Amino acid sequence: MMKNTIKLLSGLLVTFACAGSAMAQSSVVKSVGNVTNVQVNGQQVNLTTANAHVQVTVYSPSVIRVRMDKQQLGRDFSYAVIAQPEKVKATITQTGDNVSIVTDSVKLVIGKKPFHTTFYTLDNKVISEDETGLNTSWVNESVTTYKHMQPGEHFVGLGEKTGNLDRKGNGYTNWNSDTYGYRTDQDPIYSDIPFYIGVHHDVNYGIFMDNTYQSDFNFGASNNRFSSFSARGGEMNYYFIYHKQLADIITSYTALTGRMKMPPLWSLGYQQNRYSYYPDTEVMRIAQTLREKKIPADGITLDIHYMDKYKVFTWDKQRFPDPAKMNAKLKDMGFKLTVIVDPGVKAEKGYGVYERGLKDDIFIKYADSTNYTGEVWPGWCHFPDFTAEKGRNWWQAEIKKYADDGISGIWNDMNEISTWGQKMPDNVLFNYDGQTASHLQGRNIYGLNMARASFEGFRKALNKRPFILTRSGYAGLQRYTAIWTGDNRAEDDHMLMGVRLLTSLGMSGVPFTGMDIGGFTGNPTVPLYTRWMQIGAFTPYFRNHTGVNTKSAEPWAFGEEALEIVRNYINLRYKLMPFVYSSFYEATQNGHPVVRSLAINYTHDEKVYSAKYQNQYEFGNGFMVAPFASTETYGTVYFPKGQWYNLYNDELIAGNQEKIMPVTIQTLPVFVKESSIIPMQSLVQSTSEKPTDTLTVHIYKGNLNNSFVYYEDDGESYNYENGSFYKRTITYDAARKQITFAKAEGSVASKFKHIKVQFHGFGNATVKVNNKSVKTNTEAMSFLKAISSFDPQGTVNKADGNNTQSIMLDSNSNAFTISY
Ligand code: MIG
Repeated sequence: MMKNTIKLLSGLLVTFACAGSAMAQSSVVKSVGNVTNVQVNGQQVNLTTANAHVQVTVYSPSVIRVRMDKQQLGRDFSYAVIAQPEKVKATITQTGDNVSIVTDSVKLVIGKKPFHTTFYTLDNKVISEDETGLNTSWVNESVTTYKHMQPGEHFVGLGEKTGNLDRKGNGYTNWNSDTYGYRTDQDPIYSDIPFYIGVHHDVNYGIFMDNTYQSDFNFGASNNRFSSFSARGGEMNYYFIYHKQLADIITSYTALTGRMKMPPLWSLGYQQNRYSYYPDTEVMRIAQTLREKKIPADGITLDIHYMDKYKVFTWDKQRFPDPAKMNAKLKDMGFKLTVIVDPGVKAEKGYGVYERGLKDDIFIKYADSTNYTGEVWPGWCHFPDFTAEKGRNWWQAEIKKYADDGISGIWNDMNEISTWGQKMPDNVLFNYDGQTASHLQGRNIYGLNMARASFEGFRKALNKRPFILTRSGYAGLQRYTAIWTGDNRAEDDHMLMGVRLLTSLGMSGVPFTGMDIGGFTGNPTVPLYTRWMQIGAFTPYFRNHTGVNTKSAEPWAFGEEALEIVRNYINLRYKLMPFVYSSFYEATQNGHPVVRSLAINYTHDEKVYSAKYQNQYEFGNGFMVAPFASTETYGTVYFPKGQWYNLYNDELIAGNQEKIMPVTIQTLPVFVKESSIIPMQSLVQSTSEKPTDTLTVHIYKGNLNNSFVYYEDDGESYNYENGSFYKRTITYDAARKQITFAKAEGSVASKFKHIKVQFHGFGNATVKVNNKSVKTNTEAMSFLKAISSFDPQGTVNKADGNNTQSIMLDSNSNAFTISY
C-alpha cells in the first residue's frame, strides 16, 4: 500500500516535470522559426521569420554571409572585416518551401519551415547544414547556430587555442585573458579569432562568426549531435566560406579580414630578450656577446624595467640615462630595439601622459562618466579607449617619442585587458567607434585596437615599417601586428603545444607568430632549450624570452655544445632569409601562413589529425619539420604522399609512410618536399650586413609541379607598394623536366649579381640552360656546420658533405629555362 502510493506519487511528479519542460521549451529557447516574408535585393536576401530578421548576402562566389537578430538588424560595423561584397553572378530562386542561392562555387538552400540552411557543392554534396530541430536560437540574449555534426568531421583553426590540432570533441570560449603559466589545455588564453575550418568527406569549409561578445564554440563537446557557435549578445553574424582547397579558404578569409604588410626585414632575424635586461650597460653586454660569439641576431627587446616605475612612455633615468645614444650604438652594431608598452596609464598627478589623457578625455569609463580605475604594474591606472578614434589618436601622439629615441619595434603587452584581480567589471563602457558597448562586447577587440593604434602611430613616426607585437587580438590582427603566445612554461609539452598554437593561428589568417622560445616560466633543461631554439629557427617570430625569476637563457648559458648547435640553427635561419622573406611576401599576397599545419596541404589525409603527427608542419613552401620532445631518442615521422628529402643528407624518402628514426639533439628533423625551390644566401651576422653577391637556389628533383615567387625589396620602406621590388617566379614543371625562371618584375635590381642553381637528387643528369648544354660544378655542401668536439660518432659530419651539382647564372638576365 505504502509502496504503491509512492509509485503513484513519483509517477505524477515525472509527468509534471515533463509538462513543465515542454512548456518551457518554447519560451526559454527561442528558435528563429518559420519564414514569413522573403525579399530579394540583387545579391542579398532579406527574410522575416516568426522570431527574427535574417539577411543573407553573397560576398563573393565562395563567401556567403548570414546575419540574424531578434530585432531589426542594427548598424553594420566590424573591426575585423574590411572587404565589401564583390559584384558576382548569383542566381536566387524561390519556391513555397525554400529559397536557393547559386554562385559559381556554392549553392545555399534556405528552408522556410522553419528557417534552415544547407550549403552544397555545385554537384550537390552537403558541405554544412543546420542541425534539424535546432537551427539558430536564442537563450536570453545569447544566440547560437547549430550545425549538423558530419560523420568523421574534423575541425581546425580558431586561432590561439590550446589542445589538439583537431578540435573535435572540445568546446572553447573566446574571452581574452591573461593566463600566466597556462596549462596545455587551458581555455581561453590571450587572443581570440572566431574562425574555424571543418573537414569531412573530401570537402572543407570555413565559418567566421564576427561577433566580439564573449563567445563559445562547440565541436561535439558534451554532445554527439552538432557543432555550434554562439555569442552572449549581439547578432548572429557569420561568413560561410567554401573552396575545394583548404588553402583557398584561408585566402578568402584573409580577403575579408585583411592581410599583413611586408614586415621589416630585421624583424625576421633572431631576437634576444628577457624580463628584463637593464641597465643600458647590460643591454650592451648582451649585444656585444652575441657579436663576439658569432651568434647572428637582429633584435634586442626591453621589458618593463626600462620604464620609470612602470609608467608607459617614460624611461628610468638611472638605468637608461641616454636611450637615443644607446640605440645609436646598437644600430651601429646591427641591432634594433623593441620596447614593451602596457595600456594601463598610472593615475598620478603630474605625470604628463596621464594629464594629457585626462585632458583629451580618452579613458574608458563607467556609465556615470568616471574613468574606470584598475590596478596593474604601475599601481592604479586608467586605460585608453582604443575603440575610439580620439583614444587611438592620443596613443599615436604619445608613441612618437619612441621614434625619437631610436626605437624600432613596439611590443603591446597586458592588452586583454589584464588587471590585478582579472575581473574587469561588465559595466565598463567602450566607445566602440560610435556605438557604446559594455565590457562584454568591448573586451575581445581591445587588444586588436591597441595594436592598430601602435602600428598606425609608429609607422607614421618612423616613416618606415615598424615591428609591432601583441599578446591579445581578434580576427584581422594580421593587418597590424605579429603575435606571440604569452607566458608558456619551460616544458616539452609547451614547446609542442606552442607549435600547434602557431599552426592554428596560421590557419586563422595570422602569418607572423611566435612563442617564448625556451619557455617563460621555469628553466629549460639543456636538451629542451636546444630543441626549442632549433624549432624557433623554423618559426616566423624567432625570439628567446624568459621570465623575471629564471636563469639566464641566452644561447651561451647552456654550455658549449648547446651553443654550437643553437648557433648552427640560427646560422641556418639567416642563410634561409631569402626563402623566409619570400614566404612572408606570399602571406601578403594570398594570406597563406609561414608555418603550415599539414592539414593545409594534406587535408583529407586522416593521419594528419592524429595526436601522433599533429605537431608536424610545413615551413613555407618547401620544408616539413617534425618536432619531437627533447627527451626522445626515437621518433616516428609521417611522410604524406609524394617524396621527401632529408635536409641534411639528401636521402630520398617515399611518402605515404610512417617511418621510425633515431633523433638526436644535434639535429632537428627537417625534410624537403620534392620539386622544392629554396633560395638561400651566405651567412651574415644580422640583416643589416650584406650577404655575398650570389643567391643560391636549391632545386629538389620531383614529380610535382611547383612554383615559388622569389621576392626582394629594401626591407624597410613601403616603396614596394609602388613597384620598388625585384621578384621572379620560378616554376618547376615535372612533366616537361624543366625549371623556368621567369623574367624579373619590379623596378629595382636584385641585391645579388649571380644566381647559383644547386641541384638535389638529379644525380649526374645533363643540364641545359635555354637548350644549351652547360657544365656543372660538383661540390660538397652542407646546411649545418659539423659540430667540432661533441660528435664522437660523427653523425653530423656524416650527414654533411653530400655532393651536389650547380650552375652559375646572372640574376639580371631575362627569363631562362633549365632542362634536365
Ligand atoms: O605581468 O612585462 O607575457 O612576456 O615579460 C607580466 C613582463 C607582464 C607578461 C608578458 C611577458 C612579459 C611580462 N608581462
